[in-house]
Amino acid sequence: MPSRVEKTAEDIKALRIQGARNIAKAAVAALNYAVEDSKAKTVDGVKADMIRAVFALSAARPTEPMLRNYLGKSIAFAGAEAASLRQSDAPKFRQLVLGKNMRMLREMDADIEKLKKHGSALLADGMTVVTHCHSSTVTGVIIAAHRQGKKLKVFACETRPRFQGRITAEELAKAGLDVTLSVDMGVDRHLKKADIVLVGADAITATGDLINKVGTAGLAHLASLHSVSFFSCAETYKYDPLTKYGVREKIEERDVREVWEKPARRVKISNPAFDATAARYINGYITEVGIVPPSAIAEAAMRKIKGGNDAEQ
Ligand code: RUB
Repeated sequence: MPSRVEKTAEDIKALRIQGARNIAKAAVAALNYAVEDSKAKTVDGVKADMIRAVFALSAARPTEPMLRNYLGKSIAFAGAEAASLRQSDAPKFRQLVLGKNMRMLREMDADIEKLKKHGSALLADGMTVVTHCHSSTVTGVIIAAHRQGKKLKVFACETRPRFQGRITAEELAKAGLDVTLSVDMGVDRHLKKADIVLVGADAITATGDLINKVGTAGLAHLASLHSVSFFSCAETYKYDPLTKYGVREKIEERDVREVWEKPARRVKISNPAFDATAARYINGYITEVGIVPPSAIAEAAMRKIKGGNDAEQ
């Protein structure tokens, strides 16, 4: 039987757990499974099991800095605590790490509430919103505005090949919103009547570029042609600090059978999970620290990621 960590990694890979926030939350919870299920009797042994879990979880989806930032923070904490403990202090070490990871999960919940406040303030009564894929952050913002009594119209792109747009449409309809599912390439006509585009984020680079579900870049280009504002709803933890040093965000290539189960002979298939939208097409990032222009996102994110303000106090 697969371990609880392997099961989580499998669920992330197969998109049973989908979207950067849900992935990061599941990965932090799985790191606690690794600590709880570890048979090691020493501090270093438990830490080694944690590191193995971090590798397995990070490999599940390569374009997920939020997952990497949080798991990295947990490992750094574990390393610092281990340095001041005896090897026989494994039970205490376990408790410390479990507590740290629980605080990180609470931080994610607190951040999303702050983000929803900033995002919903941007949405005015009567607006038409276009979105793409399923971002729990975007749906959270839209539902928050709806609950404030604002009447919104939403167009959700279906998002081939895995149709995450259906999750968005169903979630918004259940919350009482006026929502229409649009075929991906049909979005141009809806943009003509739209006021704003809201998408999520898997990764944000040092230059303020956005990596999100494939199709986002095309949507941004069309929004620009129609002079429709384009925002990404993203916690600062989506920032990838390595991009500051020239490391390019890896774009996950998924199994071609998602596109065509039994393709005709000699047909090549391309199935990237994400694409990159240049900063110049983005009006701003809606984050937990406010609405931040792409040019300032790296600094805001590093302040948060390095700051250790994960409700530790
Ligand atoms: C999901 C996707 C979402 C971001 C943000 O892609 O691109 O826009 O992950 O989601 P996939 P959230 O379905 O391949 O995971 O706002 O929930 O973090």
